[in-house]
Amino acid sequence: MTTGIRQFVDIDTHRLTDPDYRDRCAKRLDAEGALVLRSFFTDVFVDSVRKESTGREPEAFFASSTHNIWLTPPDPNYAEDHTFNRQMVSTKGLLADDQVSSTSALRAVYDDPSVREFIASVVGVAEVYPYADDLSSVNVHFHRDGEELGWHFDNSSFAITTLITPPKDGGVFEYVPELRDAALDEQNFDGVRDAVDNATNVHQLDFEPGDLVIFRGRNSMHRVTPSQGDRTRILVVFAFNTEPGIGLSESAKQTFYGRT
Ligand SMILES: O=C(O)CCC(=O)C(=O)O
Ligand SMILES: [Fe+2]
Repeated sequence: MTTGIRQFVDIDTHRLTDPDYRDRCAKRLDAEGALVLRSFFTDVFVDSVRKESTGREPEAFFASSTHNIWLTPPDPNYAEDHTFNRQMVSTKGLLADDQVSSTSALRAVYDDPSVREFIASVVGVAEVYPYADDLSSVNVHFHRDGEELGWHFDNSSFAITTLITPPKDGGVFEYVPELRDAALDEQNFDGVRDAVDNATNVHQLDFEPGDLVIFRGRNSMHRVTPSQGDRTRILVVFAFNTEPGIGLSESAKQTFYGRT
């Protein structure tokens, strides 16, 4: 284990290398589709990331476009008002990986072998790898007053996030567990529509600064409600692949980061 990780992760409570602990975390993630590990990160980590990130909103990329829930271009085979083509609004901004300092605590955590092995075992894969592009691996998200992330399914099978600064109000993570089956191409349009229009089976996930969130977002539709108040919501996303050498396509980079 890298000696420095103790500074940033509470490894006495969250025993990264303990097979029993890994197993219990994996079972909870499987049962609930989401796992929140309370106070995974130390105050030193949270304070340091907050300090380096706060106020950097002007450098962030704020996509001005809308998107469908599948994060794909519209499909002309469906009507414009079909659930597949409905447009959601996302106004949050982000710093890409190449905007995160090489000396950031975020890098120390992202690169740490014991953290990677822990995540791999909890999500049930042999190994996790960084993205093979300059933008995707570590991102810092900003939601200013009124900004939100619209309903969507993730492209990746799992996501790792940690909240750095909560907004004063709003900014709630909402999700609908196991709404579709991507592997079987069962998109459940009726269920998706019902969740968006009538809030059917919408759950809320509560997490606080320093908690580690592992979330299976490929089949569980989710969103973040608009932030309210004059404190920007800051959240870190640690993105991994389950195979080496994979990067985003040029068009995906353009969509998510506004550049290639
Ligand atoms: O901001 C969050 O809590 C979730 C972010 C998310 O769902 C995403 O980046 O795909
Ligand atoms: Fe997501």
